[in-house]
Amino acid sequence: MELINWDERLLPYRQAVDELTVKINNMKNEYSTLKLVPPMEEIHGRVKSVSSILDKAARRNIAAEDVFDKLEDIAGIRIICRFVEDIERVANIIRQRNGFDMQVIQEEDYVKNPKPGGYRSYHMTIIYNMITIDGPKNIPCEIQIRTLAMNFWASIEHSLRYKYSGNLPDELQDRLKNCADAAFLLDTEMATIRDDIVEAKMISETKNNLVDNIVKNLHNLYYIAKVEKMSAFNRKFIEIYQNGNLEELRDFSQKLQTMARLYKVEYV
Ligand code: 0O2
Repeated sequence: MELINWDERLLPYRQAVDELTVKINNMKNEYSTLKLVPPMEEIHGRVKSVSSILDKAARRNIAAEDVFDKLEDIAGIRIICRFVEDIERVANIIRQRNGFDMQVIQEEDYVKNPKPGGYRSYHMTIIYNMITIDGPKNIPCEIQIRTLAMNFWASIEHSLRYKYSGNLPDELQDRLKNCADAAFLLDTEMATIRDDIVEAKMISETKNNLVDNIVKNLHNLYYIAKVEKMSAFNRKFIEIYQNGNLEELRDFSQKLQTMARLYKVEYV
């Protein structure tokens, strides 16, 4: 049997993980730049360690030299979301890339159909197309999408499974199952608060935009159009900002906008 050069064989998997991590982070940044709430909260990537590859090969009765053909999660990306409904949004974003830089070859929904132990997560197996110095390479990669609560549970369960070499005592399994249910209840409760969070964020963004608009128009009217009475308007703005409501701020912004339009220094 030939010695496996692990460093060399794992190199394209490292490259795939690095590239995918950057691409998914860029998608997250796109949302933020467009002032939208990104569905992904955290993005992690890892290449399975050699011992983890060999453990899995032994569990699945796969010869060590066949792992690169038979294991599809040597490269792995984990995307953590805040809310359960974001999982499907992220899965859709990945599906949109199908046929471009990747092919989605399998999907497993352990969110709707949790494993008997309580594990919840959405798995997508993809073939990632990339270019190396030796030419194009197609690297399989498992993308796991789950909420913060699901991830918390899975990481605890994973380390306990490791501690007990996969043979968790029945009592511990029952308790972990209860914890998985509690974590899912937390996710469900959080989903109801989501609407409040989004609404609060919209109010604060509207207020920020109005203030930006007012400040720019005040500036343009005073410094460019040289309208002297602007200091009175400025006092009025501070008064409304401190004591008024959003509607008053909106009215004031519209008045100022009309005035700036007349003087042809309107801020758009
Ligand atoms: P590690 O250390 O995370 O790499 P798949 O068909 O591969 O999408 P399937 O059939 O469940 O999914 O395969 P597998 O090989 O059992 O699980 C793939 C990965 O999913 C695991 O990798 C875990 O990361 C995660 N996973 C699956 N089931 C469980 C579970 O019950 N508990 C936890 N904590 N994680 C799970 P590895 O190789 O086990 O580990």
